[in-house]
Amino acid sequence: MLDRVKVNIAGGDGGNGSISFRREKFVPRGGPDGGNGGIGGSVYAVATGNVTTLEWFRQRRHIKAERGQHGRAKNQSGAGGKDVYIDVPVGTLVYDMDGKQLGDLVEEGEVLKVAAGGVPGKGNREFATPTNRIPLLAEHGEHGERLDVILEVKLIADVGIVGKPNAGKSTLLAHISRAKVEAAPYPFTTKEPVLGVVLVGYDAFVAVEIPGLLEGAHEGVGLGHDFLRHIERTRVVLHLVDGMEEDPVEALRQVRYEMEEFNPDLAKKPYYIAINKLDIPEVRERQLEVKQAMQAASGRPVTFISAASGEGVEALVKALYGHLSELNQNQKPVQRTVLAKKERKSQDVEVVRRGETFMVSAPAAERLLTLPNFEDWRARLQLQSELAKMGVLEALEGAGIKIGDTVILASYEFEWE
Ligand SMILES: Nc1nc2c(ncn2[C@@H]2O[C@H](COP(=O)(O)OP(=O)(O)OP(=O)(O)O)[C@@H](O)[C@H]2O)c(=O)[nH]1
Ligand SMILES: [Mg+2]
Repeated sequence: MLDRVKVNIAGGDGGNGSISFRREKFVPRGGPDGGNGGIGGSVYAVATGNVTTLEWFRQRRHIKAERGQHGRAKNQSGAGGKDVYIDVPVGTLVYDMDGKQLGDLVEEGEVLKVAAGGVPGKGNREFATPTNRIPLLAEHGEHGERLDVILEVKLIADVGIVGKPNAGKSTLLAHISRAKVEAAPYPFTTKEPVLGVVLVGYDAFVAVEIPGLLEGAHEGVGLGHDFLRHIERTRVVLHLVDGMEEDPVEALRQVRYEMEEFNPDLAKKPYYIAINKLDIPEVRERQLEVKQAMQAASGRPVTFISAASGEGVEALVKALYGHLSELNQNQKPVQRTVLAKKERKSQDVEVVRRGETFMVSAPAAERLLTLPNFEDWRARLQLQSELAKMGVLEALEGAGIKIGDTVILASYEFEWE
């Protein structure tokens, strides 16, 4: 099962602005009519209850939104690129590669913008001013945001049902909810966590079955202990123990040990113990003995149930529900970030000097584009005036540029004059 994955996400690039002039009779160049580019599509993650894993990403490690179309003559703006919405399980955390959390999708339908589409480039029409009626500049669209992210699922549930394989976890979940589960008389029937909504009167809580745990799970025995991550956000743990276990107390100890090895905080969560398969005569016979031993060992509430017949199950559900209601009254809502948007720094100007050559790095200025014949002195003047507005000239002067030095800006190279 895939519940942690690295994905490369890219917003679509913005479309380029167009450089164009109206065709008018007897006028070599009419007014500027180059349209703007279209905005690039963005990539969003959407929390949905329809999936509980990131299996979908197994074959898709690169996700890219569509680019914006370029602007065209006659003031035609380019169309925006289509956004991409990717479905992730409720409870998905999004991190960047530095481990910074970008978002935490804890509710159905919550949306996180993971990579923004690029800002479109302006067409030359927008560069027209009363003193510059023949604008020879337009802008490239900005690149869409590109980043690697880690998606990690920590399912959101109130009660985590844990136990050794075959304890009857699925049978219980099927009894108390409408979850589609498979229960079978062999271990590891359940291979990924299963969520079920448990109705209690007009209220409800969510339970999750964690695949069976074996001793040594933290060392990779059985299905591995990775699933334990999914208990991190549950509020109560229900230990289900097979009443047919030779030593039920030891069975519980093993599972709790694995939890503690995974994350000591898990062992601090409040927990209930239910001994299952009470319908089997051998289990009923030693009910009292097992109950006393369990209570002595754990100091926690112990109930006996039969997930198969339903005996004792209602009382167990009520006890769990009562516990959750109490927690609800005393607990503040969980803090979470849904949208942590990164700041764009398109205003930054950086000049690096290498002898007589000055390399300018300025996202906004690099986007300026002009006609192929940049030699046109008017175009160069216009470019310089735009660079002045962006603070690039000032930065060059600050860096000590002299007449005759070379300036390199994106694909342009020109002499300082
Ligand atoms: N007699 C009896 N059998 C039960 C009861 N609960 C579960 N079983 C049986 O025990 C076996 C395992 O049940 P599951 O519900 O699949 O157990 P599980 O804990 O989900 O197992 P894994 O998902 O494989 O870890 C099945 O054959 C069930 O029919 C019960 O209360 N009484
Ligand atoms: Mg199961």
